[in-house]
Amino acid sequence: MKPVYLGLGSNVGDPVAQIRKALERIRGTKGIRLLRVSSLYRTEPLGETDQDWFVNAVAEVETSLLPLQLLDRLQEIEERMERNTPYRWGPRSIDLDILFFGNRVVEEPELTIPHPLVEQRRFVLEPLVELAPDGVHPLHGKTFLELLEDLGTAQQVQRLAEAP
Ligand code: A4P
Ligand code: MG
Repeated sequence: MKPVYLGLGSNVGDPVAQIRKALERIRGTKGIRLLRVSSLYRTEPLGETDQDWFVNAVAEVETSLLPLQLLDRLQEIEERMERNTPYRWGPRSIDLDILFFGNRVVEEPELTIPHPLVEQRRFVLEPLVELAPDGVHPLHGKTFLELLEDLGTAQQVQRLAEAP
């Protein structure tokens, strides 16, 4: 079974605690086995830059679920966690993305795999390379390490000492 990679991000409240809680919920989800988690990274916001820095991480999982079922479970976790924060209108307390699902390519209205922005995001590639430098992007054929080297270091990403 080829590994599935999930991206985790948070910039609200206590982002490290939010990421830990999401990992616990992923671990507790039937049909998903959490294999490994990267370090936590403090990352400069991309896109909407006028917001707090994020904490990001990548998890390697195995799953018996189909891609859309996995998306559904991750969205349930996101929703349950949103309900527990007072910031419903603000930035997301937790964002869970499916980055890769083995070699699968999925193009559904609600799901694109590989995640289309992976190669533009150092906050994804840095933790991904920590776990799987030799992993290969199924569309470009480049390794995750090559994608990170191509992107460069313009976006600031700092590895945190804390374990996930
Ligand atoms: N969707 C499609 N493909 C996928 C996929 N592979 N994984 C759809 C997960 N979802 C996928 O996502 C909107 C819809 O995308 C979902 O309903 C699903 O059907 P969302 O997470 O609800 O919305 P969002 O996060 O507000 O928007 P978007 O475009 O997904 O934003 P991103 O790409 O998640 O980026 N800067 C730093 N440093 N760190 C961050 O983590 N995150 C963002 C948000 C911006 N800047 C950041 C970070
Ligand atoms: Mg998202």
